[in-house]
Amino acid sequence: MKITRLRTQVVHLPIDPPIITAIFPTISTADCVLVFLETDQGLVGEGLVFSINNQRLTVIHDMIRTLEPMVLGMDPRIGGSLNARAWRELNFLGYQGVSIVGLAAVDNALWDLRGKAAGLNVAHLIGACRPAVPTYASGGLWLSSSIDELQREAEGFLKRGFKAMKTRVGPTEPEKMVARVRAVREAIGPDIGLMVDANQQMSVKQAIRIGRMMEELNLTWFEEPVICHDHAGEAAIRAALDTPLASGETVYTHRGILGMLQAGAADILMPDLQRMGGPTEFLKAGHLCEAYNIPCASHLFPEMSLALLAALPGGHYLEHMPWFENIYAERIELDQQGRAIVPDRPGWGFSFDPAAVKRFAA
Ligand code: SMN
Ligand code: MG
Repeated sequence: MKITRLRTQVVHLPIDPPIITAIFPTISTADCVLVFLETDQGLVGEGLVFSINNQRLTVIHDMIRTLEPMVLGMDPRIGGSLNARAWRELNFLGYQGVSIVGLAAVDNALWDLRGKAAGLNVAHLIGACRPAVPTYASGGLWLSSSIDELQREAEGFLKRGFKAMKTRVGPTEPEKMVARVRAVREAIGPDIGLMVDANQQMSVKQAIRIGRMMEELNLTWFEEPVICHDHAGEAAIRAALDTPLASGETVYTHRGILGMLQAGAADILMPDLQRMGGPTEFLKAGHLCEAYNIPCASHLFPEMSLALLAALPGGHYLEHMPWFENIYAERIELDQQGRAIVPDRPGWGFSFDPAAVKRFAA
């Protein structure tokens, strides 16, 4: 089997109503470049990367287009050669930002193709450790919600079968911030997992103070309290709190994850498939986490990250973010314990719905 073409399609997925986080004043669209790797046997590998609010998506798209020669003529069984070659070719631009996002788009589609060629879900292709992965609802409980709305949204997640959920905190007085988190805890009771994400907007001192105020709320984790490159600051917060500190969504490639592990920056790492540079790098990051005995969660891209977390011995929570689900023909399903079920379908097990692609196309 040979790859004959790398086809791209831009789609704009509305996020309605728009949301507010501490770092982004508003998020109203998730804009994706879909990648289709076509082959001489009719199989097609699918993957995507995205940007919020359509920011610089054209740059990402152009980057991906420059990578087509790397996969043309490639036998997907030799797909591992993409990374080796990319490491040399991307040296000039560097191993962060748009070069790695471009690589991720191609590698995401390549792994889908390898799974489809083998007739196996990517999780089973690697050798899954579990049939389902704990997940938490992340598409809600935003800064834009009032306390009443927070509680109603939280109850809605419980009704849908989630056993964990994440809320955001943002620029307001510490007491008000903590009151919002407490309201969610009261709505869901003591046995449901609750995460809090500060999106990098606190100082180390603020994070320790607010973290201490939240200790009694028994959080599953406190996420990205400070700016993403301050690993020493993260380590200081981690040491000061009993609540586990989670971070890692903003670093690039397994090298970024390695730096965080070496710095002792977090109790839980949550690599982002797009910033890792695709599944090949994501799995390396996951194995490094295992070596350091640190659980590996995921950031965004649930339809693809599910298979990878299922196959990592130290795989932790899958972030269930619904932003991309309207482009797919299938939905993630939860089991009785609120875990995301690994589908039996080959590749990622989630394929782009042609009618939806047409509807959301540029
Ligand atoms: C997040 C990431 C990207 C956009 C909005 C919010 C958040 C998360 O940090 O962890 O989901
Ligand atoms: Mg986050």
